[in-house]
Amino acid sequence: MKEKIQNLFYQTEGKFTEELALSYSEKGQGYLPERLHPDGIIKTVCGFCSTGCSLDAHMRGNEAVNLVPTADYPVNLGEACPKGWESLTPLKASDRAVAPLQRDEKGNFVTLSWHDAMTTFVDNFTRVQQRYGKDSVAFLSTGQIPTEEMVMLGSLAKFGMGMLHGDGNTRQCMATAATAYKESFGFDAPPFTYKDFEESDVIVFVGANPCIAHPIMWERVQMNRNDPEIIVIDPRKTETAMAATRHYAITPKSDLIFLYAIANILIQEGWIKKDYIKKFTQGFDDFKGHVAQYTPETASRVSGIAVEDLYALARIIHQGERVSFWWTMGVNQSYEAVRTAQAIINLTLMTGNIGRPGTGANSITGQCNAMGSRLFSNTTNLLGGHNFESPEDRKKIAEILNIDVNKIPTENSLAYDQIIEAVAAGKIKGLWIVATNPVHSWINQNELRETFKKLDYLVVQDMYHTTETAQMAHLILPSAGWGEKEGTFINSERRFGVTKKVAKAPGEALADFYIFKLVAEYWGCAGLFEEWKTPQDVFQTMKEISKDQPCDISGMEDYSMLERCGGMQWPFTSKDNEHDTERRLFEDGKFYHKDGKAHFIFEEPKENPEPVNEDFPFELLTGRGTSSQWHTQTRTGKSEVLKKMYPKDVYVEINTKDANSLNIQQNDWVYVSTRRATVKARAFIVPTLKPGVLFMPMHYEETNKLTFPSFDPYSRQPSYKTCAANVLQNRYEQV
Ligand SMILES: Nc1nc2c(c(=O)[nH]1)N[C@H]1C(S)=C(S)[C@@H](COP(=O)(O)OP(=O)(O)OC[C@H]3O[C@@H](n4cnc5c(=O)[nH]c(N)nc54)[C@H](O)[C@@H]3O)O[C@H]1N2
Ligand SMILES: Nc1nc2c(c(=O)[nH]1)N[C@H]1C(S)=C(S)[C@@H](COP(=O)(O)OP(=O)(O)OC[C@H]3O[C@@H](n4cnc5c(=O)[nH]c(N)nc54)[C@H](O)[C@@H]3O)O[C@H]1N2
Ligand code: SF4
Ligand SMILES: [Mo]
Repeated sequence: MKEKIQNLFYQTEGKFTEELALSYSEKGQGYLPERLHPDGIIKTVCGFCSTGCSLDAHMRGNEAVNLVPTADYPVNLGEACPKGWESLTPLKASDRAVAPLQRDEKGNFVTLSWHDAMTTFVDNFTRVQQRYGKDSVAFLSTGQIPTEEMVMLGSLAKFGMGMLHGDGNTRQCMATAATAYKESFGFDAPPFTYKDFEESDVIVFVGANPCIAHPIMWERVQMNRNDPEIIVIDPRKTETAMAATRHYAITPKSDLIFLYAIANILIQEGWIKKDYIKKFTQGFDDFKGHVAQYTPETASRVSGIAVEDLYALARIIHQGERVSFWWTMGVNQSYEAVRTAQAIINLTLMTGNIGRPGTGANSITGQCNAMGSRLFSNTTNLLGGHNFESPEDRKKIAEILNIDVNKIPTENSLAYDQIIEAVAAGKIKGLWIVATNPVHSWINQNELRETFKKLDYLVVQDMYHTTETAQMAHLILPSAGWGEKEGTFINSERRFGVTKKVAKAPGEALADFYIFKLVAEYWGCAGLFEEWKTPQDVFQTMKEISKDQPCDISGMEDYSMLERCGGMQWPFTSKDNEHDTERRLFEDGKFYHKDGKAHFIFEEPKENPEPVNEDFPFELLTGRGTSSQWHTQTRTGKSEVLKKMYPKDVYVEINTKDANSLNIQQNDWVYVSTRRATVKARAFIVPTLKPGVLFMPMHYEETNKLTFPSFDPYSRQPSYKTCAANVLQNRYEQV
């Protein structure tokens, strides 16, 4: 076994030498030097957000010494945001996990060898399974590792280790869009291409702040030559709202009624495309009956938007020839999120704004590979957008993987929140967390911490040993990060891009891919994955799996073709043209449901599960703070350059009027409290919020101590943007 580990180090970077680098590149793994550009540049896709920008790594020997945005990549056309430019810095941080770490009896972490780490990993998980049943171990994964690693983890856990339950952090992020698309279109298929930003004459952003969260997509909006009307629907006057032509500062969580009323006006005024509706959709008459009750007056009362402004929006949509709608977390993270996303989809269907340049019901993704996770993580659906519950699908996958069909679960996993509930109930006792930091990012953090204490065995696989989640682990597995390994990411517009190895991982850290290989070896199921020696082998299997699915990628030859074409969008079969670099879905009006039509789906709005009251009179919103901060800050927090671009202390934004009436001064320490917790934060007094609304960025650990755990019933996505809070002057502690 030790020899096998040696071999893995050979394949990766454990004991790295020039000779190894050479043997590595001979195996075609893309390290050095034959695939180097003549001037020493390796092109690689960024590992932060879902925009999927390409960066040129300037190599000196085996190490990238600098990164600049790639000039000729169709996504970013020579631009990058601060995070992209600073991608190399977090790799050099002093808190990188450089060897496996185990917690001893005193609670201290001690280093151990990979052999011992793997032995104890297997011993403990099998012990838990023997004691509490096969389904008492589960995994939580991510939208931030390459697709090939997701395929490997999902297959290993479910087909090799016999787990039934495993979910991704994409549940926190994209589950709503995935569910909405599946129900409306018959497949989880965001239809757009970024060129649509440039081709619209009306662009509507709902609950999205691309100036901060997707700055390079916003650049594409700036390239629009049609002098577009840009409409932002967001309770806050965000950077994006400031740059828009119109801002609808709606009352938080009034979106559904607001959007139904817009549909109602469009119908009443006859501003709909009857031909399109008849030919390509189903369920419109019922939808029409449903929205009739949402009069402009009702919507105005609920959303705080004047009746004439509702009409104005409907008229702009009607007059636009190419209207595109874009939504992100302001929609996805709600207790009625799926129906809200579908209310947007319905608007595009009834006005025929789909399948043409500059149109679409477009959900913008978050993490660099959330789209990979949606299709290939083997969590919510069987590899490649298949169904665990379908015998034909299981047979197809078993045949391709050459495994016994009985190894494939016949039912779906519990969702993320249900896995945590099962931990709380003592049903799940072993948990393997890969590339996500839920002890900071999950809703209602204090409860999660208590719940995790009930685990018999918690393994955390991360680049850093200092994350809030790693600090609770029994075992930490040190992983290589972005830039230290290769594979593909799928960006928001369905584009596969290749991310490369441009640096050597520190110490004994291994690429997640090889950690999974190692686990398979010690678990005794390595035979199942013998064919997958490198990520590129997995990519070849993904092509077979995807065949005849809407996400068919069978025409993408290999990584070098992806590079040559500037990334490639799914679907791509041998019939597609590689020079078509911007492709959108549904141009022929055919959707993926059996009847070939798009479906109108709608429902009565729900009550806010935690409405404001006298004790908690503020609605607390949370989200992204600056373009220099990434989530729980394990990576961006390591860059001195980025640190200069955001506030050091946690802060709460509060409206000027509210601050005045509470006698709060700019930068005061204040207490923010909810029914879950009270935290200290700096007051940022802003005119960009309406009275009664607060905002806190998610990048500081304090924020999720406050959030209220409610979920959309269909997507089970947490409603991070619904929470009743109070804010008080902290009179004792002012600096
Ligand atoms: N710099 C940076 N960029 C990132 C990330 C990051 O951490 N840092 N994370 C990435 C990820 S994973 C994601 S998912 C995306 C998220 O990208 P976005 O969704 O654009 O970002 P958020 O700030 O979470 O939420 C967007 C807006 O929703 C609004 N909102 C809140 N409640 C409501 C409501 O009831 N209705 C409406 N209409 N709007 C509401 C908020 O005011 C906020 O401005 O960003 C990605 N990009
Ligand atoms: N209040 C509030 N909370 C939120 C949100 C909100 O809007 N408001 N947004 C939610 C959303 S949309 C998201 S996507 C989540 C994000 O939540 P998380 O996924 O928890 O956030 P990250 O900080 O990105 O965590 C990624 C972890 O993986 C590690 N890592 C990075 N690369 C690798 C790798 O290659 N391999 C391994 N093994 N580890 C790696 C990092 O060090 C880090 O610890 O937060 C959610 N939480
Ligand atoms: S916009 Fe996103 S993909 Fe582009 S450089 Fe910034 S973080 Fe990376
Ligand atoms: Mo996200």
